[in-house]
Amino acid sequence: GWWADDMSLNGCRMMESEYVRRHHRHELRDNQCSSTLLKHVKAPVHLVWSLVRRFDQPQKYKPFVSRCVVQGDLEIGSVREVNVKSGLPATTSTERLELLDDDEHILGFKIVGGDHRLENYSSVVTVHPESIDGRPGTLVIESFVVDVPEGNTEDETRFFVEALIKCNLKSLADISERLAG
Ligand code: A9S
Repeated sequence: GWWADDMSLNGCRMMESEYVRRHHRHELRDNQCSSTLLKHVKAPVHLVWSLVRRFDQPQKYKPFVSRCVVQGDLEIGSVREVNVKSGLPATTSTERLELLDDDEHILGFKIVGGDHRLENYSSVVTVHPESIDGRPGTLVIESFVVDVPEGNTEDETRFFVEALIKCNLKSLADISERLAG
């Protein structure tokens, strides 16, 4: 009934804010901007996590990535060289694995180089099991912090990065839901 749905809705909203409080708080310096995005995926959490956790193959779901090479394997501190598709204001990004927790389902990386304008970019993705229409689903939460470049406003910078992450999360959902059948 409505009261159960309402409770589950409020219940899941409380869980979302608990997850954000625990895993997605970032210390901001004065010239930085930050945001947190949520995505509900109609696929089980182990399937979504199997895509998110592949620091060595972001192209599994990130539509802008054309190629990725990692030195070493997936230990903390591994560095990947990401090449992105044409048409973007960049061609390469060098990124360092900061956090990979297969129990809590947390991935964190920092951008340490590249020919783009996102300085001191740091992001965390967490995935959480949930029930959508009574079926196994996944809540994906992605947050980032990044410097506001000279000549850009905080809003422009936040909008630019949010648009890219929304594309990544839409692609993650589409691929996961197709794999889930
Ligand atoms: O890859 C991510 O998870 C998130 C972002 C914001 C990546 C952005 C990007 O790879 C481009 C898509 C090339 C855009 C980088 C690092 C810089 C850009 O300008």
